[in-house]
Amino acid sequence: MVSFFNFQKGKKKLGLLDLEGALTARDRVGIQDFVLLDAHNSETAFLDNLKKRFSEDLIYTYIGTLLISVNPYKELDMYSKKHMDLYMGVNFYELPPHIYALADNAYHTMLTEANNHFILISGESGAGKTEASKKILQYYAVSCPSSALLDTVRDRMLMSNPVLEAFGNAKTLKNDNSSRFGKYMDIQFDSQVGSLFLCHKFLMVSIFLQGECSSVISINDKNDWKTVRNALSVVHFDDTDMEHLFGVIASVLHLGNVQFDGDTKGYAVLNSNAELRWVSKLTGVHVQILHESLTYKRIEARTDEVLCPFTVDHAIYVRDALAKAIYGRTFTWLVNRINESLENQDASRKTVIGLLDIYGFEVFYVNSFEQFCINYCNEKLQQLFIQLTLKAEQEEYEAEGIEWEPVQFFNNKIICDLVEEKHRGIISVLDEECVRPGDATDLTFLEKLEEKMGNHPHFVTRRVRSLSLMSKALSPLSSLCSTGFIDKNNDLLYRHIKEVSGSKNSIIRQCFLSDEVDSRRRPETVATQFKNSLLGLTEILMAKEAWYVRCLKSNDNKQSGKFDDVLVRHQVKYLGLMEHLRVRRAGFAYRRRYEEFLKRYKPLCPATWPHWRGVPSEGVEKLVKHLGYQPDEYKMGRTKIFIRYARTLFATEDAYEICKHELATRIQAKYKGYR
Ligand code: AD9
Ligand code: MG
Repeated sequence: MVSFFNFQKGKKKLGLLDLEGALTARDRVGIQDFVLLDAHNSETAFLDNLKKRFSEDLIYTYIGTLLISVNPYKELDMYSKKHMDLYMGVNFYELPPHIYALADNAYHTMLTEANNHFILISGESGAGKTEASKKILQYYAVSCPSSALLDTVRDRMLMSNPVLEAFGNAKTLKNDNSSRFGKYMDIQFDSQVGSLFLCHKFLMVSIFLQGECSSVISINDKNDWKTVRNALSVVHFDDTDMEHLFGVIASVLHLGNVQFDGDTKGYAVLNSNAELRWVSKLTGVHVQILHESLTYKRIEARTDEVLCPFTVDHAIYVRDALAKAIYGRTFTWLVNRINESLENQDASRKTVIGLLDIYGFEVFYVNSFEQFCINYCNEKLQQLFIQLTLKAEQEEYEAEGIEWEPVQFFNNKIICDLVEEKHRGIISVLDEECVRPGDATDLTFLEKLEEKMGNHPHFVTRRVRSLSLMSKALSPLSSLCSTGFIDKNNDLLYRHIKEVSGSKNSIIRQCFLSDEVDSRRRPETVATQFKNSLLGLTEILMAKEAWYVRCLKSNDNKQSGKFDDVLVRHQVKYLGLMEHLRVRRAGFAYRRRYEEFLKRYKPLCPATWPHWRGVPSEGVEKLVKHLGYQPDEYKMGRTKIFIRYARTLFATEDAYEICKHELATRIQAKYKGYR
């Protein structure tokens, strides 16, 4: 399958795999690109290959340019500066698969094509997405050219991670350091000198998690505390900022300790004043205001105001809503502050690589509103993947008149529509229930769903009154419990709670603006805000070229060296990796418009150098024949050349580099001769 080019000048075998060596090693370490796997489309062979490589600590494997990563749950010696240097400027197939190779190729393609790219990292909770995104970021930070200004930006960019993780991650059953927010980051590069310029973040709605766990074995609080304090100072927080920030966090913790008893009529009374006094001291809100806000609702009558007492349950709900609002808004404030410290006024001549690390798909024993949002987000990104790769690939072949076998794949648009469609989707039904005057409950919401979408093939409700969404794409069954949906979606702060806007803590004052108190407009529900930010993100991504990292979880026990066949097989299935492989194998690794191809590679053929004046496709045909391309290696489409194997292109690239160098040397010699 490997072709050896007979270039006019260079007789060297350029950038090709050492076939013999590769074949010997192959039995032991498996194949590094699934496209080259012998047993064509067998899922078992796919898994065997992954397992073989995993047992040799080779956690990365390609499907063409898509990178699969299997979480090793142990530190591997493959991320040093030495490794970064090794992968710099090297073509995909010259070295073993690596996250650095993908980062480097995205970077060089961005520079060559002068357009924007993004790297989508997906996989279920605990599969290694956040670790992968940090490695990519470190690679860019270390490998790009340096200057005093850039070093400052670079430090801030790297330091934003521990800060965001400290406030936005939490321990869950799936992951000790689980991201509870989606992070999209634009890393800007100066397109002319290729240097890293700055990064700008855009963050999606965060999920706020409640739990009992106060210590985690894998986390060293003392060290992390020092890291976060140091990181905060790098992103421009002074001592007062930090004092206010930690004050807010402490106030949320104290608020969680506020307890209520019921009086003789069942109305809430404070169990003790001590905790509330702490909250008051830390937030700078008078204790009386807090007390009233947590136990009474103020109702405006025509000329008067009436205080209406809360029941104990109601008071607990209000307390939690306040704690959630303070924490959530402080997180948003923090993100804005970090963005400000990375702000770049001059966006000219800049191209970007977007980096997306989201909360992974998760299924617990009981799944609620949070899992609904998280899993919807994952479905949406899966749809983007399908749209951008599978569908686009097939459509392009059709448009270009290239013959090939169409591949069947499950299009999960039906699932996304089920969730987000206007007037008909689950979010619309939920919102309607939330604004309906009267006594909307989780049960009435469920009944509305049954009424509106009872016959939908991907939706069922159960007797136990839970809500089930069946998605064949991401998971065969994701079962959600509708309890809490109405409250969590509303998440409305009682108007008088916003009296905290008078706080002496500058962060709280900025998070609860007083004019918001006066506004009578009903805020968007949580699910709608989430949906809108997701749609915004999808638009941003659709305008860029995509690179994919698919992370797989090796086992459910966070155990190093353990490869759970059933678990991995399940992920391979729902991530659509076999479908992707089938498309890749059936298709072509690379395609480029005739004009662009000719512009770049014309020095490689006497017939096209220095100018080709004829029809571009004929010039390309002459060029590739001269390079010795075999008939099975390429196809000529209507406007583009399609190259089947990436290595064919890499060999062409190598020849181009040598040719460029020789040309430069000849021009220099000629110039010297004139002098
Ligand atoms: V979630 O959706 O945010 O809940 P992630 O982000 O997919 O999840 P994360 O990157 O946090 O998972 O990885 C979980 C843990 O796996 C890490 O804390 C590491 O202990 C471990 N891990 C992941 N990737 C690697 C790796 N390349 N090398 C070593 C790793 N350990
Ligand atoms: Mg994560």
